Amino acid sequence: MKIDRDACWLKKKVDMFELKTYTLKAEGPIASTIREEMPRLFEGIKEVNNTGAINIELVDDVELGAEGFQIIKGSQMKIQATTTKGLLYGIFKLYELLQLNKPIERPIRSIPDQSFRMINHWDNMDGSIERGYAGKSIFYNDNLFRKDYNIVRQYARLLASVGINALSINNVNVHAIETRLILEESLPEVKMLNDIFASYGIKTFLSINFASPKKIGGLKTADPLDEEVVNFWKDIIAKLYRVIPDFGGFVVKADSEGEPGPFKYGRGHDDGANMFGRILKKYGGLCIWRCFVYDCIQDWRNRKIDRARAAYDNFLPLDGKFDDNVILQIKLGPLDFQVREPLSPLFGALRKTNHIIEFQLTQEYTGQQKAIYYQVPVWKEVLDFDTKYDYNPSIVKKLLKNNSPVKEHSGICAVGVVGMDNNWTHHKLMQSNLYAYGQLAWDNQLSSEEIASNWTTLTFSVSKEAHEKITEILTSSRETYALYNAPNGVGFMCKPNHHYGPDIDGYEYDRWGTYHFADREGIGNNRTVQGTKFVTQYSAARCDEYNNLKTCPDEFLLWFHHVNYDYVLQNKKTLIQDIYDNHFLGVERVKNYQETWESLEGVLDEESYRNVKGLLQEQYRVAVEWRDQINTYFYRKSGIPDQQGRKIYS
Ligand code: GCV
Repeated sequence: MKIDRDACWLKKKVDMFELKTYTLKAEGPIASTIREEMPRLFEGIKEVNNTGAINIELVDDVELGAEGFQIIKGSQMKIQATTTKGLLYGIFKLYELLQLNKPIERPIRSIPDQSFRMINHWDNMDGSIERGYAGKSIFYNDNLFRKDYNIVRQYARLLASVGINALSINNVNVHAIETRLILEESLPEVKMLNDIFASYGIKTFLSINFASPKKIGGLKTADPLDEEVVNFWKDIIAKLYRVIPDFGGFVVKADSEGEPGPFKYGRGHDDGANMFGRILKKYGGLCIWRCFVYDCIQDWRNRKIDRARAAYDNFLPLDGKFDDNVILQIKLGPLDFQVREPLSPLFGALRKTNHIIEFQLTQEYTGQQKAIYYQVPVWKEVLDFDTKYDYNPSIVKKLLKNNSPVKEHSGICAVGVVGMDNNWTHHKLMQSNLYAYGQLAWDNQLSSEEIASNWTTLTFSVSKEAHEKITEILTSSRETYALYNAPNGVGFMCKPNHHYGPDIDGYEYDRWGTYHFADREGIGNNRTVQGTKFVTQYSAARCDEYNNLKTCPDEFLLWFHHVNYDYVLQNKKTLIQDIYDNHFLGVERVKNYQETWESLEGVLDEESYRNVKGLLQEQYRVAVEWRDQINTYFYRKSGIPDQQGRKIYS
């Protein structure tokens, strides 16, 4: 039996009652999409030529910019924007407002807070997805394009409905076969995908391999200052834009985890990125250059090296040296999407370079689509973070744009989450992250609770009580996960390679630069001014706060300091007791989720109910494993028993 793909938050049609007609005065691919979407979203609606009940129209309103829209409800409803893309966002917003029963008394004007709202796919052409846990790639299979355009269209509409406006379609680790994606042989298929996304207002990008001139061009070098190399790229890019004139550009992971880059030729990352920038400029293309550059063959014996310093050390000296169509892409934390990381110190320090912040929708370190981990609290933590530089505004959500010379070349991107699983994200509740990402990137003021509540209303048809239960699970889930994971910001402690489940010393004597340094006295990284000095990469005010044991927030204590197990935290508990308490509580909370969920039997549709019930069993199993391994590990190291005498295995 063929099961229909889950239409997620666009499942229910709105009954328009009196609003049965609309007029649309616009043409082009996005206008055609609007014509297709109107009857899909609104029950029984038809296009008419003259005056419809809803008038969708292009207007001259400079303040709305290229993506904003307004919805006015008078005797006739109007959706206005300066572009068809703005109109498309407008109809999705109208749909949402009606579904959520929100009144449209006054005109609603909406302009996105962040310019770039991108998704990065880590899909490989063999159909696998690096760090993907929701089935195979929707784009590729068996080293070929999958060519299931129906799924791609459904995906594009989900993205556009929450305002996503850019995406890259292949892994940033570009293997031999994907290196060929930029060649003429692949372009017709890349164009097919590009055009589907473009009809939903989304720009398509490719990740490229920096060493392509050698790998597919027959050259001896990939030196960005070599004339032949430049000519290789000129030729590739010219052919690409001949076939796909509205193509977005390239995403580049260089000198990172084995990927080639400019360092090999004694060149800087500015040389590498600007080479692409200069060639792409003629076509309006962009070069998105990742700052995830660090030494991944580190010696754990050498305590002077600190991987956390790498992005800042490599890129801050280059601030102002990048061309205006180059965008730096920076992970939100200095390491790698741990459950708790302080903000990457590049934000706020970087003042003269376009940049976007990188989130991760796929739950690599946070439960791999088997645990509930609603991410808005994580994202709000960083977007609302005050870097405390002595200029205004020093808050991340504002300075992304303010500190980027070209405002349109700033914003957010997130590693994607969807796969061939019928519900897209494997865990039904984790569809909420995809929805939430778009919503929050558009409107940074939205709260975690509001987004979770809206998603729940759009996704399920349930009573107020059931609705509250679901949103409560979502909004508390990040904290729950943090409770039973690696303590106080120390990070990792997960199984090497695949990153699922606990392995406390898994990375401790490895080359990756992610250590916790636990001994019989204490644990943590000394990143203070007496230690690796990582802390000095922040503004003076933040540096003082983190450097001082008394003011460093408990949740980041072990990120910045090495302390003894009997050290008393700001919450007045000893570190060891806090570790025990949190791990018992974390498991307790997952147990409560199970009970709450089971109370929804018969209230929710069977498929969603079963999906989450089954996955909660697995979340509980792994949470118990985290609790017991962490508690036992620290009990063995410290010899300090739990004050409450709970069961800790020895
Ligand atoms: C795509 C981490 C992940 C890798 C990923 C890398 C990156 O190291 O484990 O799978 O590679 O980040 O962001 O480039």
